[in-house]
Amino acid sequence: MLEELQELKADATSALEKTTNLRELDEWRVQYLGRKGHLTSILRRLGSMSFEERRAVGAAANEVKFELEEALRAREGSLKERELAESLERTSIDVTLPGYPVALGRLHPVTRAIKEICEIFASMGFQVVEGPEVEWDYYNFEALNIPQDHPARDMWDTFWIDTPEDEHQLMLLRTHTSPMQIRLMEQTRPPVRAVVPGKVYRYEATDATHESMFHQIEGLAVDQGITLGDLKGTLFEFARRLFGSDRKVRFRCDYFPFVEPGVEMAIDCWICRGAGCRLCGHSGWIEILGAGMVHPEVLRRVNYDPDIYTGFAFGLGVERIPMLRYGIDDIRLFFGNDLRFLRQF
Ligand code: FA5
Repeated sequence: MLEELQELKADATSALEKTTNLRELDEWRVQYLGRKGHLTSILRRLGSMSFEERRAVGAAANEVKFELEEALRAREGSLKERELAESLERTSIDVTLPGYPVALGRLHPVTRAIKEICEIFASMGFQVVEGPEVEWDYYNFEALNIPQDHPARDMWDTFWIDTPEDEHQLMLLRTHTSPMQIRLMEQTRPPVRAVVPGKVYRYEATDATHESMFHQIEGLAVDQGITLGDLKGTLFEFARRLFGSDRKVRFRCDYFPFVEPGVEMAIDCWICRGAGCRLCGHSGWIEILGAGMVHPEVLRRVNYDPDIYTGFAFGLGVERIPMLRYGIDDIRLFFGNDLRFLRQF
């Protein structure tokens, strides 16, 4: 029996050395030390032995059991270490490899122009406010002296919105930022000095300088004693700060029903420098804004007394500013979503 135990120990020790992973190690444990394992079957036979034999074999069996358990623990430690090293090797990260580049976004050239223009007006004391893009007919037309069937409505081809049946007003995508003149004056008393950036929409055929969605910045200043001189001075200063003093600026009379008198401001064409080309319709000038003195009727509508208060307003087409800056010859490039174009800014 003692020999059998020594054989078992030798056999188990060599089998243990052959185990290569924790699963095999567990199988080994079951085979040699488990309830139905080799050692247990030897111990079960102790009962049929004499007292002397039982003492000797029992002691030897316990020793073998203890040694095998020790060997099992040691093997388990080294197999775990090996498995950990192998798994680290499989999943290891080479920290010296270059990382994936992070695609950093940037502001759209129109957004940048809006920020820059608003900052110039803010430095002159104008507040920056925003208003709704879906507007009532009243604010977009009616309150700006453009009643239903007035021919001036033809100046702005309009996207109409389906209005709920119980609603008696017409709803539309605003064709300009001028409705905010009314909303601003309704909400506050003079002095008013604000600029309003935002999207506007027109149902029109697009070309190199016309889009159906574009951006405007409205400006409004109302107080006692404001004159056309203030309007021109403010806009000249704005053009000087934005484009530099070598750019030519032209004011001409224009008609807008909500101002009197009305003007348009143009800058010499950025492509042909005034000589005439396709972009400027061979005139040498590109119109960037409409403006004028707020019409007394408009002031009356918001309960401002036109005998006390006067004011000027302007509406600037934003896209034309970066076009002028960077020599872009087609407005449709801005929202064509061509990254080759946008990445240049
Ligand atoms: C207006 O929209 C008036 N609300 C401006 C105004 C405000 C006048 C306050 C008086 C007082 P107009 O339709 O001309 O005016 O447009 C103003 C500017 O928007 C134009 O000078 C031009 O720069 C730009 N613009 C007009 N239509 C388009 C278009 N389809 N695509 C791109 N820019 C445009």
